[in-house]
Amino acid sequence: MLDDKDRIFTNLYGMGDRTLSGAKSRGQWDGTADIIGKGRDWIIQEMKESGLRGRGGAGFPTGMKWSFMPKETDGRPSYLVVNADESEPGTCKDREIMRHDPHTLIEGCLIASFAMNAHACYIYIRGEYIREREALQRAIDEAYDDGLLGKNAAGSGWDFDLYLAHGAGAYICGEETALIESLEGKKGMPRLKPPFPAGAGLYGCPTTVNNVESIAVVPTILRRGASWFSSFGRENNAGTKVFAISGHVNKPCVVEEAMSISFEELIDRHCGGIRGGWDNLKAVIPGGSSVPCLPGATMREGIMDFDWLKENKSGLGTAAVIVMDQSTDIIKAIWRLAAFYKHESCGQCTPCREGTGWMMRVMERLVRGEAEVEEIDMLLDVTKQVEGHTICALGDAAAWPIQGLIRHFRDEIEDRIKHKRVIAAE
Ligand code: L3W
Ligand code: SF4
Repeated sequence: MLDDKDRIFTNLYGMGDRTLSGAKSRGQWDGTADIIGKGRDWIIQEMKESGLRGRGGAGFPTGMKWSFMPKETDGRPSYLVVNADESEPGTCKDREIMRHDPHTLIEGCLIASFAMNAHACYIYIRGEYIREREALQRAIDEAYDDGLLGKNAAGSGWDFDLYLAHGAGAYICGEETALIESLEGKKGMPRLKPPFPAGAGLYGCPTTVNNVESIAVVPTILRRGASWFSSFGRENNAGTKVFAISGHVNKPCVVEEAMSISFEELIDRHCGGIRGGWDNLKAVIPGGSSVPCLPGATMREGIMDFDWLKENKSGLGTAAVIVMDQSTDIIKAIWRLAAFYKHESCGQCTPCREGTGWMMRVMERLVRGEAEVEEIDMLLDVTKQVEGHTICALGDAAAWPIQGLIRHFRDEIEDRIKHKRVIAAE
């Protein structure tokens, strides 16, 4: 359980002053030049020791990712790119940071860019986030006017420019290499990896792509210390985490909590419990639409972190917790996700382009109970043909929710097919 004094995002609900002076009064931009003065190696070492893992979905260790950036670049510039293309269904945490606490991100961009030898950073923001772009641009303008950005940014001796780029509403542009393509003015289609962006990213230059939350927590970690951050959660699952909880809870919310909080505590403490009580809980998608759902009974014992959810064949993903009560048609819910992934597939690799369509169409018939029981295993087989056989993770993301449905709710699918037969025979 996190005390208010340990919250990094102290204006997550926008109740305080969102301007630069408000941000400063909450401790932001305090001693930024001193942090930078400690040097790149110190910053990267602190980030490694903090245990921060990427907050965008993959959970890759942030300090390690930064250390992949080459020290010598043959004259090529290095770039930081912030992934603000928050489009994962259920996910709305970065939105609150950009709306209400934008200076946490802007200060983080300066410090992280310095650590990676980048004089420029691009924030790529989701097309639909118009108000958020306006809020962020206002905050960037204020920071420039105050000397926190630009030449000798924040008196650090480091020249640094921050640009905001607006996407056009394609989910795939949240994939880091598609995002880079889009920033370069091309169609947002993922590149094959390797090479990873650290070797050849934006305009072929060394680039690190990090999620908004991953960058926004950096200044506080460096001010309060790696050991402070790693004191929350448990080994390999350190820190505080912003959760976005939606669906059938009494009070859906976005909240910063300690990593490894139990699911029950997260829901009872911040969401006023499950609609209709805990016995009414049917299933949970614990980390955004790309991770498999888990039955309510499993989640009642659940720990909200990378390792516990992985051990239980799901994932923390973006920490977007979608709660479904007994009134939910879970087959239809997962069909809706299948339709989403079919729509968002960029189409450049066959298993994803064709597979997402196949999966969606079989799911449609399962919703109506019009498939054969044998088709459940055939559908599972199709998900296995897609998973791991595509250029980017969208193929996996389309396969996993269906695998979760079949793993945990096969009886419900079969019952629907049998029931349909009985009705047809009557
Ligand atoms: C250098 C190596 N860099 C890995 C870097 C890599 C990337 C990061 C993680 O997908 C997941 C996906 C979605 N040398 C490296 C290296 N890196 N090995 O580390 O890489 P990876 O491949 O594990 O994941 P990814 O391709 O970044 C992200 C899942 O997140 N997801 C989706 C979220 C969607 C949003 C959104 O709304 N925009 O966040 C949710 O679960 O399915 O599995 O930077 O370059 N050897
Ligand atoms: Fe495009 Fe899908 Fe292939 Fe990703 S997996 S590159 S979205 S076709």
